[in-house]
Amino acid sequence: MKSIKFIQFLAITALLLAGCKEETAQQEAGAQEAGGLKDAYKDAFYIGAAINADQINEADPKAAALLLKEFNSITPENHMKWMHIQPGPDSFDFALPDKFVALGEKHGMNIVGHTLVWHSQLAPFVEQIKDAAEMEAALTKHINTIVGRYKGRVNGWDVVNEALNEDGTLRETPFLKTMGEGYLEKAFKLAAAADPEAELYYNDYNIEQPAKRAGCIAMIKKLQAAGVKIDGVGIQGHWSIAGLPYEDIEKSVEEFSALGLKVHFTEVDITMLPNPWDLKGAEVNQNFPGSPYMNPYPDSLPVAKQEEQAVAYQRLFELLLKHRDKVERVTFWGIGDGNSWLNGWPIKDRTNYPLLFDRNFEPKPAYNSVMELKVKP
Ligand code: 9MR
Repeated sequence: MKSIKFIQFLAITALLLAGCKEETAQQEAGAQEAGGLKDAYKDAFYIGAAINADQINEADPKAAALLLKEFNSITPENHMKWMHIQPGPDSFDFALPDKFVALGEKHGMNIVGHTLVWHSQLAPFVEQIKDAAEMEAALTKHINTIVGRYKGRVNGWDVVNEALNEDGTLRETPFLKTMGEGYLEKAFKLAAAADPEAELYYNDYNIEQPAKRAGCIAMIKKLQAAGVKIDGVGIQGHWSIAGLPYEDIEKSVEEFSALGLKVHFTEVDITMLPNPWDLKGAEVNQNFPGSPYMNPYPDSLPVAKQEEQAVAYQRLFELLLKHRDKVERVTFWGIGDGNSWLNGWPIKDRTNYPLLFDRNFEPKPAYNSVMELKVKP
């Protein structure tokens, strides 16, 4: 009788302890559920998003809440580009950029300025400049005004964007044509003088690919030898489900980091649509006619494809976590699939699914697979 009571006592105690443990596990899971990607990855790198005008204006409450829950770094998708922020020699439009910076400050986010010197989306008046001194004056006014305005408020600037061809040589931009390659040094030096505290980056697509990477490294070494302050390199990361270049990504992280730079993944997305021309990167001027064959998932992405994407994102983040000491930030080029530029490139009006959140800003299997690496289910 006595021993039965003792056994009962032990059993009840065991049950209670098990219950407590389960409760603790549930509490822990609850705490983890409360956090987003940014919290899960806080010991590794920033998790960022490019945001559009609606998101800067907090027009959609669901997107606004998601931004704050999941991301701790923001980049303006379009509104700091030259044609928008300085459409004429003496006209600047700071309405959205001011709101963008204020939003980031209000929520204590890392704020990235994108982008000071880019051949694309240039204001027409800059395209017409034919002479070195005039171009240098335009560059000086542009950088001094913009970087100066946000001095101490923007954490880092994409100073020069997409200056390289695929073979690693310098692209024939209006800047190169007028000023020669000295425009690169000039741009970085102007930015450093306008805000000595801000980090300065070179940003490009396909620079994980061997030839372009070699050109990029040579260019950065030249800049460093000329005494230019450059803090980071931005690998854009516009990739395709047809195959992510994992090995080249890893080599790039190692090689760029060996230059003393932090590595940022600045515009990550994975296109799920056919790309018969095997176009890589993000040459925005490329556009081709559409057809139903080219837009195979107009209503939803099949489950098998969702899974394929989840595996690709997980493998990518595994790699980035392995190099967390070298990787500073991973920014997605948009919040939800509906916002992505890849619905319009390189064919207009397609339905693409490149990001971690769907068109209703709900997490996709790809989100869970990235989260799982840090928060075990
Ligand atoms: O996502 C951007 C899209 O809305 C614009 O129409 C396009 C041209 O300004 O730029 C897109 O963003 C580009 C980024 O600024 C630089 N790297 C390539 C990105 C995708 O084209």
